[in-house]
Amino acid sequence: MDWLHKARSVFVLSDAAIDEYLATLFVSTLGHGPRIAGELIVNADCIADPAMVTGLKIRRALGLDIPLGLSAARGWNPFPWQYREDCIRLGQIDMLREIEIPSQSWADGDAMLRDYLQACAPGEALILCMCPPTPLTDILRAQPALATRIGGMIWMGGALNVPGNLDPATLPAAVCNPSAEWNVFWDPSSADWLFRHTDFPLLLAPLDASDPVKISAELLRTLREQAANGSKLSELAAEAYSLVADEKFYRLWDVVSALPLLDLDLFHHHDTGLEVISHGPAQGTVREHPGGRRATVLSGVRDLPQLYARVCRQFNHG
Ligand SMILES: [Ca+2]
Repeated sequence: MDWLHKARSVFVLSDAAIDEYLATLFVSTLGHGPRIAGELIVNADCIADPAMVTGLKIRRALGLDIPLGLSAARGWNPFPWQYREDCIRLGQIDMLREIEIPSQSWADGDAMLRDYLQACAPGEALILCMCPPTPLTDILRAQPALATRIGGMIWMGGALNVPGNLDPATLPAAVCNPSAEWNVFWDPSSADWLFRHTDFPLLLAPLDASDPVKISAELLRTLREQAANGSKLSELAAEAYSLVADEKFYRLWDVVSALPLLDLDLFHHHDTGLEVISHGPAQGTVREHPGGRRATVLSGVRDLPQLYARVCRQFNHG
């Protein structure tokens, strides 16, 4: 797993759920970690325009200079609208409400990702994907040689030995299978292509790793204390997580996927083969398969209090 710690830069793929904005900010606090070369937003678990506005507001509020673009990637199974509006609510928290972002044409996120891969030497690029991988697979399908630039990829996706996260309250029963995870289900054929046609190191952060990492009362209390002591990042994190703290299914899925950049040993992990079910009633499922795509999988949290402590320490910035 040398590649996790050798990378000098990382490109972030996000679909602008609340925890994803925070995961990007978490990566920005890793002093000796990779510099964020850019971030693109996919119009998946969000609504594209307000998602971009909220991303730019956060950059303005915290004085961050991280390039942000919008991907044109299209999916197959759309996210429920009630999830997608979280990016609007986030843009209206106290810290962000007054910030004006002028109407504009958004930077081309797909071109940013392609340019990043082209500018990297072989094995130099690091991808942190907290959403469906479609923007990346669209580029690699068109220019397969660019895969050689990728030294490793972390992907928040799948549910191996725990239930998936399609909620029957938000989907027709006929499509709502119990083992799919949304970042796979949105575009199962993209995930399948990634597994069949690439062989760079892959670290999968499935629901198995994030299920225990809830928005706990203790997490919110610590963030609020840090905010009261002057940390703007903690203030933003506390306000943002408070918006979804009552949603029983909400987890720090994306901060969990970013945490290995700080310390992989916060997790139990093992190497295995993986496959994607891309068609039929179980589509969107990732499962272990001995002959499948090689990956390292985060299978659980070793020490939950320690994990929360490390997250809070990183958020105790600026
Ligand atoms: Ca996501």
